[in-house]
Amino acid sequence: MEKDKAIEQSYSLARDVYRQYGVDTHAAIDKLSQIGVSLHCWQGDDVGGFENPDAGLDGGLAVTGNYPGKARTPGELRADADKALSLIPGTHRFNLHAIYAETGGRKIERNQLQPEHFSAWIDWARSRGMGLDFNPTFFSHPNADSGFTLSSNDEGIRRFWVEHGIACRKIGEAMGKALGTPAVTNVWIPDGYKDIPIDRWSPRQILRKSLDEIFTEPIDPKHNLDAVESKLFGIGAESYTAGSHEFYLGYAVANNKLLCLDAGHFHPTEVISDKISAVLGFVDELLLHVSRPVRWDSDHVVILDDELKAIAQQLVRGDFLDRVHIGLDFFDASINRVAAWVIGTRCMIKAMLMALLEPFDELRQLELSGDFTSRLALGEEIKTLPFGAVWDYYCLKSGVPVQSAWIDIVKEYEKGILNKRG
Ligand code: RNT
Ligand code: ZN
Repeated sequence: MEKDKAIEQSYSLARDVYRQYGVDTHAAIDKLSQIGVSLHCWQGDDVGGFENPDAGLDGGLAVTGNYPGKARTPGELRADADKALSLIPGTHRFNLHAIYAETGGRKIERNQLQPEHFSAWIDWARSRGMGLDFNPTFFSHPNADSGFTLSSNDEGIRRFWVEHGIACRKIGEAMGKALGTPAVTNVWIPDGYKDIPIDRWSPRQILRKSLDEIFTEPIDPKHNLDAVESKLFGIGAESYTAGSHEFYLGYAVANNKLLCLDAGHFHPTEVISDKISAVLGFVDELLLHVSRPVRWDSDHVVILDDELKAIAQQLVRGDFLDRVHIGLDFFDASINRVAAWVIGTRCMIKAMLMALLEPFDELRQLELSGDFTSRLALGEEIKTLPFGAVWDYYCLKSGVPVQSAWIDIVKEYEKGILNKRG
């Protein structure tokens, strides 16, 4: 209680400081509480899924580490996600992949998946007031062994994956209908070549045709939104990726789809924070895969670094919150997986709060008037305003642990639950 009082007092002082800059901390918190971040299921089990426990991860993806306690069943994964969510302020979303279907032990091919195979996930999300998002899984499957799925020149393989894409949109639609908030169903494929291709054109033409087939049937955007995710390269597909940035940017613009920007899918000095305002002039909505590439698309846990802050600033400064869906995409198996979710999501929310606490109008006026000296000076001074006091207060009011108090809770969970898993 003493501690709570101290947090309230610090907040009240911080509020006065921000007020001097024309920033209303209450309004910022209010806005923040309405921002949902989509937590990706795959941090919980190293992108394993439940289709085939022996299937290795491929598609040019790699998870490193062997931390004990990985979720082995949907029940364990939901319990772990519940634990993480209880340590994160606000109401968020959960992002599933097709390989997380629950088929009651029966083998259901991916092109045969139905909404009923996700009914337990839907019930779980509903009981927590959460929306779901979805992804077809175009990897870790024998039909992806050639390295090509939707852009395959084998008609049988291509057709299989088109059918999978169609099935997944219907699942997304069912999720959206059931939960009253559209599912963003995101298409990412691994297709590409390890070595230099002769023909860069044909796979892209095939991919385009496959996407057209997947998206033929209109679905009410109230229930499902289609997104397409580009990539620069994958492990084992270093020389050519059919679904490159230019390809999907063009596709999304021409076909009114959401573009998904993954922070790790560009050249190392490119940043998605600069792309948001560029592409939103041409697509209605975006999906973000907030990730942290370290030298390559390594999918490290998101931290409160400059790029994360810059992404959040762009969303707030541009007033894009209604047009951008924030999803997380990282997978680290070298640390406690529940903690990974909590760290990454809390950082994403912190970055949003920082952006909401910016004296944006004042900074903008300085820029417009050409006073770049003051723009730089003010920009640097506001970096040390008492942000932490506002964040602590938000956690307190949201009923989640303040500061580092959540770490012990995760450690307890590790001792009592995770370490007892085989
Ligand atoms: C892969 C893409 C994709 C995946 C998930 C598992 O590089 O980022 O989003 O991470 O679909
Ligand atoms: Zn991604």
